[in-house]
Amino acid sequence: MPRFKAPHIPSFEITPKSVYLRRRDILGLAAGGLAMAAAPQAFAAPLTAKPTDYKVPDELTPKESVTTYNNFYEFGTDKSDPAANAGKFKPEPWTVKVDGLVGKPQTFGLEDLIKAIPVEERIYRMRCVEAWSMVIPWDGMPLASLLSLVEPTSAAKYVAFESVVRPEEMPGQSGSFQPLPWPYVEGLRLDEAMNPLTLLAVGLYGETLPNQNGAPIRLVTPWKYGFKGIKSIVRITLTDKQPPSTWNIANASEYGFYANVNPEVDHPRWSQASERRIGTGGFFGTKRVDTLPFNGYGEQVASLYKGMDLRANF
Ligand SMILES: Nc1nc2c(c(=O)[nH]1)N[C@H]1C(S)=C(S)[C@@H](COP(=O)(O)O)O[C@H]1N2
Ligand SMILES: [Mo]
Repeated sequence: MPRFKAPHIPSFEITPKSVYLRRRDILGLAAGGLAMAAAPQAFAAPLTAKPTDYKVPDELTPKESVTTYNNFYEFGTDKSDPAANAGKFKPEPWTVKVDGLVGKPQTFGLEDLIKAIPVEERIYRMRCVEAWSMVIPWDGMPLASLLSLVEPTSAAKYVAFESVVRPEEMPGQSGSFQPLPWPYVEGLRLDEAMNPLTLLAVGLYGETLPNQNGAPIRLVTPWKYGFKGIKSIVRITLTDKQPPSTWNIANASEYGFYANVNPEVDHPRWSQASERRIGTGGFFGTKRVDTLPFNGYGEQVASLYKGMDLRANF
């Protein structure tokens, strides 16, 4: 049973027609086997911005690449490890605890969350700090919608996120070599968290999120490096202090808190001026494209950083 229904934004508004037709094929195939219980829901208006903000003209990364070339160190450090090792992971049932500086702390069952907030499709670029990138059709809900349900207090300035810890299901948490400290943690400033682009994804390509992509719910901040997109979230805490973030803990000189995509600020060990667009030019192709400031989302987010030195706050 899929955890969400069809995207609420009409796909034809935000997706090239060929892709839309292909998506219909995918959904049709799935429906043939599963006998969809629910009738298609009426399309609702997008929650926070025009549908045109939610697509990019770039070619989609094939689903095969999106689901087999991953970073999810809980399942191992090679790109192929998450797809190979995440089969044991059980993303159902699932709860997300939302607490801290909020008026109405709450633990949401994932099913209830999906009922409370319409799931939308968002086609976003994703730029890993390692200088590869993809274009992914996510299905998810604006983080702002979830936060409004718990009513952050005026003291709340940041949002902290925490991934699940399950050594019995996650070989990267149980082996003799522990690549990172667990749990994986991340954070955003509250205004970044409230930005309409910030998404909690529960699916991709119109289907329930695969385990290797962060099932059943993960963060997507398309103007930031991929490591901000924390997977398999179990807790979201509103705070008045800048939260710790895993890659910053692991290596503060190479990975900052903000991690905004910036072609002008190189990683100490490689250039960030361009990126390998995975899945273009054949299977795992490596077409190189220029990296854009804020990954091309400057119009929506640059104002968040007005007056800040983006070299110091990398
Ligand atoms: N919990 C957790 N979240 C994580 C990671 C991880 O290792 N553990 N890797 C991050 C990195 S570096 C990237 S680039 C993206 C990759 O997401 P994808 O595999 O869905 O493309 O997930 C991010 N979220
Ligand atoms: Mo990454």
